[in-house]
Amino acid sequence: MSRILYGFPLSGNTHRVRLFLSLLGLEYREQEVSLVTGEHRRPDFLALNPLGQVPVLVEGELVLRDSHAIVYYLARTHDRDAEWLPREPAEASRVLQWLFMDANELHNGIGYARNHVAFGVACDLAAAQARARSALQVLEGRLVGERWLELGRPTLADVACYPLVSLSHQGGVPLGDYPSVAAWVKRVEALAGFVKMPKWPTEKVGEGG
Ligand SMILES: N[C@@H](CCC(=O)N[C@@H](CS)C(=O)NCC(=O)O)C(=O)O
Repeated sequence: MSRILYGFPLSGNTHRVRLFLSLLGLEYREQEVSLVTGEHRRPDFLALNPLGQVPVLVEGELVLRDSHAIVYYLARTHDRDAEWLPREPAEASRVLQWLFMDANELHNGIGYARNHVAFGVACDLAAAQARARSALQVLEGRLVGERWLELGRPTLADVACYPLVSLSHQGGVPLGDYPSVAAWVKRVEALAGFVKMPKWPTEKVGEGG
């Protein structure tokens, strides 16, 4: 079955899906949709995602948008032992709460700050950085004395939060004040199948991800 990831190399949301596909060992082709030249607003891409956002996953006849929905789908369909997302409801929800935190607190904090500093997208930088620090403090509190966010093992919670957290320095919020978070980032990067985000093409903010 054909599997295509439509994404932008430096998009944290795209990287969430790229990383999980790699951790699962699934074959796929990546099709770049340039956010720089506006390919995400062209009719052919809007037919896949009317929101005009990457990533989109096309697997056979199925077209899915939103990185969190996509990794949920991949876990449920391609992770037979439910290692990354347990079937038991309470355990599953413990994992999912971190996906929703990524989509809200991390996106509105680290994501906005990075988009402003690295890509020049207008926002209230101080407010975004304050939201980033609040969210990182929650992660730090969770990870003191813990190796992983939930269930004592790598789960979709870690996959969901890793991309933006690892890019936080690009929004002017480095991880120096969050040593347990910084150690967890290294732990995720040591997982079998881990793949880095493609390198930053300019020297503006240093090495990306
Ligand atoms: N909730 C979505 C957010 C997707 C998103 O914001 N994508 C950004 C790139 S990281 C995008 O396509 N932005 C272009 C735009 O909104 O115009 C997800 O998790 O995939």
